[in-house]
Amino acid sequence: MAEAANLGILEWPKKDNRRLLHVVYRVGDLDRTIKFYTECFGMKLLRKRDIPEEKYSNAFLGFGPEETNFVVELTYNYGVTSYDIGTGFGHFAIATPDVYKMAEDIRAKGGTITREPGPVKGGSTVIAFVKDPDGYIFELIQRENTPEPLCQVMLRVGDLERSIKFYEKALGMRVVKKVDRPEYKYSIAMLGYAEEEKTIVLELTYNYGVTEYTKGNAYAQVAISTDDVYKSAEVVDLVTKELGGKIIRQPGPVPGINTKITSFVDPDGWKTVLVDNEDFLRELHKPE
Ligand SMILES: N[C@@H](CCC(=O)N[C@@H](CS)C(=O)NCC(=O)O)C(=O)O
Repeated sequence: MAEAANLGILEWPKKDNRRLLHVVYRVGDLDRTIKFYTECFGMKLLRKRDIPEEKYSNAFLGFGPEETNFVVELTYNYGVTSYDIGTGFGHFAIATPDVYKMAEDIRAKGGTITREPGPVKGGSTVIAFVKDPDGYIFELIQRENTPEPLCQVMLRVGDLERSIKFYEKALGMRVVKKVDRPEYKYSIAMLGYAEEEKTIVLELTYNYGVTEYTKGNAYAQVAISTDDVYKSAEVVDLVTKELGGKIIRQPGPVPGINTKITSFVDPDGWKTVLVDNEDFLRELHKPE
């Protein structure tokens, strides 16, 4: 009986109305990062908020409005000017029709190219790597026009099959691409809610034999929307019992802002927050 009920609830993530909303991470100087992302990447500053009671500020940047696009949510904690990025975080990615030109423009503006443009090792897609002012890596990926240039969050994991199962079952994501490059001793899986070319995907990388990474204190989490944080948390809870990970914030409204959320870590310790769809839109449209 209990098992039959579990089977029913496990269907929920696939029926739910989900989208990756934003990625949250910490920076040492908001203005410095805003300048870099707008001038070098062509992102737009979408909104800013200051929470002096909690001694932090946020800035949201992306390539389109938050109602439709994936964005970055930068956090500045008063007085903290640098962070440890750790070894587990990989990169964010930006799709552009001409990686060579974008890399040249970024270099001309004083940005650091850590990997020169050219075909990815073992493949044909042209890529480059850029380091932002805090040391976060951005991969530039050659792609014709896309509705979502901010197209990947790459995280390293210790067991790719376990992670795929976790993100499929707990979050209803689909594997949209899988690549194994034995000559370079790694495998990747792209997971998301739509085709890779059209949306942001979570790129999970497994390096052969590496099961542990450090997390540092810089990267925080991705946020995903849901129509029901309570049902979503029930599913996550069941899946964590099977595959690992843990709910770290029980579902419910955040005091003060009343947006309903729940958050959890996956079997590697990567954090996700699920945010109520209606509350998210209400927050976006409320007057400052
Ligand atoms: N050991 C790498 C494995 C992942 C990897 O190599 N990814 C490709 C992109 S999908 C890459 O960075 N290639 C480097 C290059 O082509 O120079 C890591 O953990 O970052």
